[in-house]
Amino acid sequence: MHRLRTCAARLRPLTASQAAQTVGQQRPLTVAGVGGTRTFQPIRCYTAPVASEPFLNGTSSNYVEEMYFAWLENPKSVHKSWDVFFRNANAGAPPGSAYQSPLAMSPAGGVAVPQFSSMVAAQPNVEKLVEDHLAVQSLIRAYQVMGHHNAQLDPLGISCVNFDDAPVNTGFQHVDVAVFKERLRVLTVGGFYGLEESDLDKVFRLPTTTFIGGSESALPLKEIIRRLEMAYCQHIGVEFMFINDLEQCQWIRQKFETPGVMQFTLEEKRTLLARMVRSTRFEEFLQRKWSSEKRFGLEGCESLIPALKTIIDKSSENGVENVIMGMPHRGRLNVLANVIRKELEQIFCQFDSKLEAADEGSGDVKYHLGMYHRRINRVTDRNITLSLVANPSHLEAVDPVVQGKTKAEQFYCGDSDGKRVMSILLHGDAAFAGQGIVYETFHLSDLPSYTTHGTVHVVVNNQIGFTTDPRMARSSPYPTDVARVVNAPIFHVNADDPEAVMYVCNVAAEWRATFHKDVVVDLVCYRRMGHNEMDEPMFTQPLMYKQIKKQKGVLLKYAEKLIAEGAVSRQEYEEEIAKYDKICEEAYARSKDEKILHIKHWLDSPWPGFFTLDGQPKSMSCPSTGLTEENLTHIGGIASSVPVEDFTIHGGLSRILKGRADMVKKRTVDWALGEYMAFGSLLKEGIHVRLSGQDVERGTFSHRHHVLHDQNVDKRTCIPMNHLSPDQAPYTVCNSSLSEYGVLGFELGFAMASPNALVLWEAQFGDFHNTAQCIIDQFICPGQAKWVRQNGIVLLLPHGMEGMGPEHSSARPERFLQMCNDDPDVMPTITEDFAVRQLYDCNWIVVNCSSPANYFHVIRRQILAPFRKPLIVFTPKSLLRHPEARSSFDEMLPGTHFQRVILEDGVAAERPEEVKRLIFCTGKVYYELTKERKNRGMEGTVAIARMEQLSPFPFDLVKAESERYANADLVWCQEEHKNQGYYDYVKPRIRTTIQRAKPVWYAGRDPAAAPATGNKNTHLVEVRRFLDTAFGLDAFKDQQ
Ligand SMILES: Cc1ncc(C[n+]2csc(CCOP(=O)(O)OP(=O)(O)O)c2C)c(N)n1
Ligand SMILES: [Mg+2]
Repeated sequence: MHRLRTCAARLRPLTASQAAQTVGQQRPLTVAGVGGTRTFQPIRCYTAPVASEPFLNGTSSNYVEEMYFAWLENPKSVHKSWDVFFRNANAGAPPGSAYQSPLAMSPAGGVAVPQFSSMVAAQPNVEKLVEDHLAVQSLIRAYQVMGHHNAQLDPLGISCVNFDDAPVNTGFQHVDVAVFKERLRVLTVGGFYGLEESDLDKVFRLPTTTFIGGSESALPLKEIIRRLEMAYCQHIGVEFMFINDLEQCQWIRQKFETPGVMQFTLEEKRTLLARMVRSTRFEEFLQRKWSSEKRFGLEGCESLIPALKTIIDKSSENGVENVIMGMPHRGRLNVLANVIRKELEQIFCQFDSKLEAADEGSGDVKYHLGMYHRRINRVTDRNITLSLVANPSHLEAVDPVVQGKTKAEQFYCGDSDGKRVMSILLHGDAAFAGQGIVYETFHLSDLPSYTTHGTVHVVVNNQIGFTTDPRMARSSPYPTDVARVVNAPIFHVNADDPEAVMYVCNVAAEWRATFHKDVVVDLVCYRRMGHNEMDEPMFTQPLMYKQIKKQKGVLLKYAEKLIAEGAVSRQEYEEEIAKYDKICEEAYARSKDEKILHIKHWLDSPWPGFFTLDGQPKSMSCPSTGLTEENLTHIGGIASSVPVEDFTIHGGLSRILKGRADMVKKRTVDWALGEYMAFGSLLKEGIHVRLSGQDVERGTFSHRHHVLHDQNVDKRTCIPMNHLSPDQAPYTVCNSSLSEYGVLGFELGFAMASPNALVLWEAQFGDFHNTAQCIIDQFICPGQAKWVRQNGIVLLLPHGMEGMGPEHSSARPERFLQMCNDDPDVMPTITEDFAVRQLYDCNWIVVNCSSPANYFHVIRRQILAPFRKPLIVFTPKSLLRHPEARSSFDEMLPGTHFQRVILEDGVAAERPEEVKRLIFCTGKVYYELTKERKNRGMEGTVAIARMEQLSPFPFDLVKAESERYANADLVWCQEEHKNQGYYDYVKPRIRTTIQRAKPVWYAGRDPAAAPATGNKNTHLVEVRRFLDTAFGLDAFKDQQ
């Protein structure tokens, strides 16, 4: 655990290995700094011995510095004598002892273990000079690396870092000689640097890795320390030296070290004060009016509002037109009111318990709802669209969703480098550290098909999570350490200093605009109330809250500062407050007129033009999803070819493509070709298709091959689907990181942005979807009901009992079916448009297709339907290559549709009255059933109907099929265990359909805890057993 114990230890010189970790690997030749262009020499190989160099005239510290860095990067690149010298100096050798003559070194090239006593104190004055320069460099570096540990970040002064020690009183508001003398005393007493108090007035040359000099290249030590204290140990703690890119480190150093860099104009200060007034008075207003309502107020972190506004202003100045935000509960209403600028009356009326809901659906609590607003940014005078994505209680779950939506918005406006669209994510300290989805989302940040080109993260670090202290909530010093995995700089800032907050937010926005990488602003603040306004924090944090009670509000502190400076008068300040209070009061009066709550007003992603003006689908019918023969042949041709020249594919793949060409000739498709036809046709119709998931490019089962790899040229690939026609929409197929939660969330967000795209996420095996359960439970299943927004995402979940063991068998259909909103006990009225209306009313569609043609149709229906619903598809594994699981072009021609139930069409259907049993089933088991029926010669006695769409339940077709076989008993057959699969879902619905006239018998595996056995023999015995039951006409006699 990385806990630094004392003030001095926090600035301990780095060891060579530590320093080497933090030093940039490459050193750019030039970096434009404030004091002019700084030039670096390329790394040389310094092999001249230390004593023979002519530099030792006391003025060439740059040379020593070069040497030192060369040594840090590679100790072997310098002469041995330098190596020993730097080792000794770094090991704390006393002045005059670090240098060791080459003679004293061990023979045969080995470097002797430092023996300080035997060292020759050659040229002691020069040596002392070199050592002092090195010490100063180390000191500067120590401030850069660890200064943030000494910064005064905690407004409560009870230290947010060193929480297992007594509170540390560090950080210096006013750096005077006494202060840095004390710091130096602490440092020197520790013997870390070899600097003495008498060195304070000595002038030292500054290395090229600092900007504290401004236009000066040398400064007295005293001044160096003062400037370092100013840069790194005030209200801003900059954590960045782990970034392995020197240009980026230099950029940050320049932003924080350049003297006088944190200056604000009068205008800026006044705007900042006005924003603080809004932020503070908004919460106070809510507290006055609804003192007993939960609102998760922002008290203690009011500077969040100016922080966000600064990021947005700066980004707008840099060309950003669209900002997509995600945030948790804390301060959300304030952000809606004062950042997104939602009408206050719309917010206030949410507190009215008598307000009736106008829209369908269950709705959501006010601090979860989303928002979309396009307006003029007053600071930059440019148009800006702000959206806040609706989210569930599940903290951080919205992160990947926001990223996906941002990526989509960038994609649709051709913003390939994120200059016009960006995301901002807000986090709580406990959730940011605790929730794994944060890490998954960070790991998407630099992947080509997932990057949003930099996200600004803002952490409301109130040093508590509900009732839990940081020391119980995380094992890292800061809640933000997770961001280090992607080399994101982290700017910790004391949120009680609004100007410091504004400064780091400006830098964060500039960082994103410059490097297009993630950045974190850690607003170290406190929570004035309990977790919510009803909560008593003194039960669990008595001392913290005693301190909080003493704490003067940040607005008051800042106002007093500005009044003392003369930036505003007290009267102006009071007028500003009165002005905003009046705005609130007037909005409150208007809010009383609102009688009806429109959740639609809280939509985060409107789809202009897709619905009628009052939000209804433009029709209640779905056209045929078939394609012309010509189209099928054309897409089939592309699927079987390599559409670029001089491209060598693998021999095995050539055979696969040839197989496809043969199928096209025979007018048939297998699963992969059916999918090709569906995607290809939509692309030709201008619909963007995006398929994402682990190994989707080839396909887990090596059936898809949407990306071809040249066998002779590294990284040369070809996506034939993008060679369909010149005016087609682009096809994106992307292997994802090994994440389900993050990637599914991302794709859901992508699908949210537009109804005119087919977005699919495929699980490696269906089993793995449950690590993304939160996205399924909280967003996909109830999304429309909670937030009136539709989403047409498709989940492809490979499923099937094939003896592969418990973890590669089941996509858990029972779970999806359990969450369907159709009523098992009510027979719906069957109208002409029943099939479409049923789709419109459902929360999601669950299908298990048994034929490639039906898969083709259901995928196309996703887009041709006049509304959007999530689609869950249990996809096959063995059927991918099953010779019978093929479809003819005839099943895909114009006029054909998705078949919700594929009725029996064999011998049994010809003489239905002779049929003794009607088996309903779904998916792959159909092929096992027909084979068994044939083997038993029971084609005339047993009819088999395939339920391809499980939900919404095809009541009409099941009814017709059951009535057709009036003399047959009814069996539901599944290969899954009885407590799993479909049985619990279909049984009551079939019973309702037939008015409970007959039982629905069960043929399938017995109930079990695990989805499948790991034993092949047991697997086969189980199959045999349920097939015997399915075809044993006496099997259910005992149960009657
Ligand atoms: C995934 C998840 N687990 C648990 C909770 C319950 N919960 C709500 S707020 C909260 C504390 C959050 O602390 P922090 O992230 O620091 O935010 P703060 O409330 O302090 O702003 C918890 C545990 C939740 N909402 N989501
Ligand atoms: Mg917190």
